[in-house]
Amino acid sequence: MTAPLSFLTSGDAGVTWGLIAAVGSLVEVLPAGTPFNLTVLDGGFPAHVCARLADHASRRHGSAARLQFVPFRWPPHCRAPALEGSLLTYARLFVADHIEDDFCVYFDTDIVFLENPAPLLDTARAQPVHPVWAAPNYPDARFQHQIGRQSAVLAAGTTPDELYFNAGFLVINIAEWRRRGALHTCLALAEQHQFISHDQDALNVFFRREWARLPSRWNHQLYERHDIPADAALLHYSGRNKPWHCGYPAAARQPFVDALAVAGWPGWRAKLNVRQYLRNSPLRPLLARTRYSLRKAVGLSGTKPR
Ligand SMILES: [Mn+2]
Repeated sequence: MTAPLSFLTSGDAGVTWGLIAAVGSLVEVLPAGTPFNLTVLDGGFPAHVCARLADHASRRHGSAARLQFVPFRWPPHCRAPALEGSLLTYARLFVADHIEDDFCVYFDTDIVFLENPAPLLDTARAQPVHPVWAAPNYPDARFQHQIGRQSAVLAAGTTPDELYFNAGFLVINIAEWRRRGALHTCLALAEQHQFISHDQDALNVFFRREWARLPSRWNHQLYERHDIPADAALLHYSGRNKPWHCGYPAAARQPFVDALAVAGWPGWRAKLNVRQYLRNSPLRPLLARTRYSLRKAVGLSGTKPR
């Protein structure tokens, strides 16, 4: 029997629909009968949803498919800033505390799998020198901009073509994270710098020039764009507007709705919500881009210490 694949995700009740679609699509893209362990660092998902997802996985893959929901505990004295009130963004840093395997795939709860990610794990195992594999960030993948607008010291020695990755989908070499103490150093960096993009910035600083590049089709960010390329392998609904929000563009939402259906939630409709509807109006991308450029120009961090 082949060894089970390891997966990690995290979130709280606010992203429950996202969890269902992400897990539903993962269960779907893995060939039937695949042994795997999915660890969910749990900030308060409804118990009945957790139970139904676990059932769904074992119906398709048998008893060797395991979903494990583990309460997320934040280190008591850590002062790293929270992402819109949630500390769950940092959960991926804790991978070595929860997964015994040497490699795993981490995914955000705002993604949909369109292809089986297992071959990426084989590629990473074959080149164990890299601590992490990730795709360049969209819309801004310049390390010099992303980190340089926050700290000249951390961006020292950057060339304009040095890339910055998105941390919503990672192939993690856990053995290397353990060996290098990634958790503690990344938390310390986040505390010290109060980064705009939280642990994503910390990971980019810590693994600078050592991470390996995944093709962009493995993290197609639907950040104020709604195209889905024919070769996309993983959709990432990054940014504030999410496919479970009222008013999200229907075509870009469809893979998410399909993933809910295969997970056992057919006929899903977004609840009417005026604020979400306005945020999804066609004028918003323009306004958001202007705000983004202004923030970059004046170097506002956009984060508050808790
Ligand atoms: Mn995300």
